[in-house]
Amino acid sequence: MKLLHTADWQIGEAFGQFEIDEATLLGAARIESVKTVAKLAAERAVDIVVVAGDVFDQQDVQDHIVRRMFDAMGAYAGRWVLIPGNHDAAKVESVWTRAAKLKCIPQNVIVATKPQTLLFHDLKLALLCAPLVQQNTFEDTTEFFDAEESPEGYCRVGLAHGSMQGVLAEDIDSPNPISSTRAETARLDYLALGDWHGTKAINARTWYAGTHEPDRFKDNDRGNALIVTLGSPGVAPEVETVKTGKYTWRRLERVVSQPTDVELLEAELADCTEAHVVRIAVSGTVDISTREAIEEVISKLRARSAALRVEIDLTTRPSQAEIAALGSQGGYVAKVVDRLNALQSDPSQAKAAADALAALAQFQKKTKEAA
Ligand SMILES: [Mn+2]
Repeated sequence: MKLLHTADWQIGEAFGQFEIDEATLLGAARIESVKTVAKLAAERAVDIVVVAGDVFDQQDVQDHIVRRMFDAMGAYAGRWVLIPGNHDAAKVESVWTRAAKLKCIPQNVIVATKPQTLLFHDLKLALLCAPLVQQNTFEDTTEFFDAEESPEGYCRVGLAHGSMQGVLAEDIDSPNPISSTRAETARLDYLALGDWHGTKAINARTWYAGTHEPDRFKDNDRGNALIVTLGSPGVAPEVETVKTGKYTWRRLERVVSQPTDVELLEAELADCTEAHVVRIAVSGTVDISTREAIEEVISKLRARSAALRVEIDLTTRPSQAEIAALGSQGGYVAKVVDRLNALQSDPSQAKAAADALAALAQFQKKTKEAA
């Protein structure tokens, strides 16, 4: 039997840290990649798809987005089982009750909003589902798995959303704890988890699929789905990681001080395309022409990447040649330039003087261009 394991679609995520046009692209990509997941499930002819929670990023996702998400699942006509996570917990009123009222949940999609074991007799599969019914709980929602019975000869697969205890780093999305020995104590052939956005094997039978479409600048492996092949009960599964994400998120932090650093930076960014979401942090002390070169590199990068976040922390110190050029017309300006240049050696005035020289240079450049 083959199943596809995915999680953390976070449909409706707002991406407020980006420009509006960029955020729109990133939001749309989360739904496009659901189509990719559905196509993958169809191509690989899996028997069932399980989605381990946080399907929606928030309870008040707009109706048309809810509809669009279920439509995006259309390429796979087989069975889907979804569980709510912390972002889309199965409260009395939730995005799930709204979807039911909208009648947009397809016939082949099961939303397990209560803790339960689903039996698929044709697959000889017992699917133990541990949805979150509130955003945060300090109880292990998978605890009931241990005592849950299943027919002889059936594979036992768990589906849950939360943080595996003592295994993951501190910056996990939610406090919902899951015992690190659950696969063992509940005699599971496979435990399909959601909440951690990177693809991660906890042990041979316990995996986080990670989000299907990257959504943060973290180095962990994001943007995948897992194809899980189960043999007879008790035999360890075979797990294959398949890329489903549209965008690759890249983060670059560099300190620059001279023109060759900018050339290096440009070379490092050369392979960024519209398939990349980029965050670049540049710091250091540079002269005016180097600063202009950096700004040009970033402007070009913005044009050809899908989305860009920039953090610039540069101090501009005009070079001696730049200072000489500033005062080259003589007169009052030359006197000001001399005075500002002298002030640069006074620690209490140096920054203000350098900023003033840089501003003056920019002003002269603009006036020259306008002339
Ligand atoms: Mn979560």
